[in-house]
Amino acid sequence: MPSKGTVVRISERVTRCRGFHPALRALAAGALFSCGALGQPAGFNYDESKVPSYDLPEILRRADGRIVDAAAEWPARRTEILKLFEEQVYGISPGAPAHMRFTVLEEDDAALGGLARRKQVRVDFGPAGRSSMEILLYTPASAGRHVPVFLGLNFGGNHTVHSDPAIRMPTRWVLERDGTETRRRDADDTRGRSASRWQVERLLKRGYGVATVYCGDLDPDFDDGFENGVHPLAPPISPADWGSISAWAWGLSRALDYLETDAHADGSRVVVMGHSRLGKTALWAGARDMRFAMVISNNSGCGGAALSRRRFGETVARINTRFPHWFADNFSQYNGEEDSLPVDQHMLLALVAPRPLYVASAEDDSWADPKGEFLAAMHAGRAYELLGEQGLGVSEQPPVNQPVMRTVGYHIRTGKHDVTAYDWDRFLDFGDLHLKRD
Ligand code: GTR
Repeated sequence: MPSKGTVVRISERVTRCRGFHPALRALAAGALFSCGALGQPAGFNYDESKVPSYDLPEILRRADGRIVDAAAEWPARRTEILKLFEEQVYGISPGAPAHMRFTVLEEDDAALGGLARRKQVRVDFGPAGRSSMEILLYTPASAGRHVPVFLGLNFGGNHTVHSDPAIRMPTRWVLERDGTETRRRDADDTRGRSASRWQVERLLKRGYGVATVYCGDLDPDFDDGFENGVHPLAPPISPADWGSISAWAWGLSRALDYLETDAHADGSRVVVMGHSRLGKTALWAGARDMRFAMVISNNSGCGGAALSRRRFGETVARINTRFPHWFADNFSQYNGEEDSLPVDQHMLLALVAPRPLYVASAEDDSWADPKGEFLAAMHAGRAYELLGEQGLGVSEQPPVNQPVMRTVGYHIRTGKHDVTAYDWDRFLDFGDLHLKRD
């Protein structure tokens, strides 16, 4: 196990993957560094004609075989689906800790040149210093009342989302660009590194707040036997029963617990949003916690919005091999056995119903299977329609840069795996459609 101050290299992590033949581990490590024709990891399917035929599990068919045909029957079916995802995919997670505390560490009513109120809040999950996360919250300084807030985890520390020098540095493991995990507290050169993925001013000017938490505060993103994150907080639950995605999603719910108490945020209008692995996390958080008013997945791919059965781009076997800590151990039973899964990802999206759901893809992000992301969003419409809401309302994937927005929304934009100003403009449009009160 890595100890404080050590550096862990991705290649070592790959070779430490549990339960796989060394040849498969070597293949996974190789796939990480070699690129296919599309600039995506080689050795996987990127050819639509090679997608196998598959039957998706029916969202509305209950375990006893009956088809749900009335909205009143949905909660029971929803519970069944949620349980399957807990048991077979992401794992279970505990409730809020009994002695959670919020401490405002820093506050400024005229941040970002007067545009924003900034607040930095520590959430202690147990005895002070043992386990905590820090929330960075910006709300528009001009707004005199509760505003809707976009909440998302970040990959590299709160200080990476904006160059604002007052943002506190993370104190835990940080994933470096070269694939190492280190403890860094002095990384001034990384301030604002991911600013283009957050577009803070853009959100504020449109009347929204933005809140973020560093995912490594909850669980560092490497296979450490779950010793460095929040997993030990829930002794009755074995760490293997809730992987990193569940722990990160749990943290999003704890951030929402805080936002419900904040004077400037509207806890009833919190949008949970995430990109890539943190998009998978946003979906799982939004599926579990009905308090999130809207859910947004950006390029979340395998284990996120993309249908597993298509085996296009990243596969279940690959994700479990490369990232053995993300999911519940049970999920690896489906490596190469996607058709045996009792769920597919359209059912995860259906768990968001009837709340607004937006799925965003990128044209050059074949690894995340944009078409599979679209199809899952489309099929999730079954649950929305049952509940009297509109699904996507289209049966063909829309052309690039032509979003569709009903209660379910979708776009595929030009460009690569990323979060861009275009994506944010659409998320804000979708927010205006569903959350604006005046
Ligand atoms: C990739 C992984 C994807 C996606 C991505 C990310 O290596 O295969 O599932 O989550 O990382 O999070 O950037």
